[in-house]
Amino acid sequence: MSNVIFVLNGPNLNMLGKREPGIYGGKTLEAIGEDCAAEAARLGLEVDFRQSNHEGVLVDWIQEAGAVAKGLVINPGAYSHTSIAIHDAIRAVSPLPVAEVHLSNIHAREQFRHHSWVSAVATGMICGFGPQGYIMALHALAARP
Ligand code: CA2
Repeated sequence: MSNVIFVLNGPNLNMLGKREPGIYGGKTLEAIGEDCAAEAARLGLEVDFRQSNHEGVLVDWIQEAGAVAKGLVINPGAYSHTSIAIHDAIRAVSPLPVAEVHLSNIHAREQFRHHSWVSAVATGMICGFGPQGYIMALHALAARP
C-alpha cells in the first residue's frame, strides 16, 4: 500500500500570503506545503502537494490519486461551490479516503459558499482552522487503515 497522500489545492490558492491576509492569513501556500511535508514525515507518510487554477487539471490529479495514493486532501477553492466534475472525479476514486479542507469557515461567510459539491463525496470536511486544517486532515487520513 502506498504511503503517499496527495494534497491538492484549487484556484487562487497560489495567492495565499500575498493578498487578503485578513481572510486567509499570512502564510503562503508554499509554507503550508512545507508544513504538510514535515508533518507527513512524522506520520510515516509522504505528501505530493500541488496547486492548479484549472478544473480539468484537478480532475486529472484526482484520478491519479485514485491510482497511486493512500488518501487525498483537497482544498478545491471556489470549485467546491460549482464543480460537478470534481464531485464526479472524487466519486469515481471511491473508496479512496478524501479530506476536504477550507482555510475559512465557509458557513460563516457569504451564502454562496455554504454549499460544497465536494462535501457529499468526501470522507469528511474540515473548515475554519486556517492552515492547521491541512495538518488535521493528514492526521485523519493517517489514522485510517
Ligand atoms: O476557505 C477556503 O479555503 C476556500 O476554499 C478558499 C477559496 C474560496 O473560494 C472558498 O469559498 C473557501 C478562495 C481561495 C482564494 O485564495 C486567495 C488567497 C489570497 C488572495 C486571494 C484569494
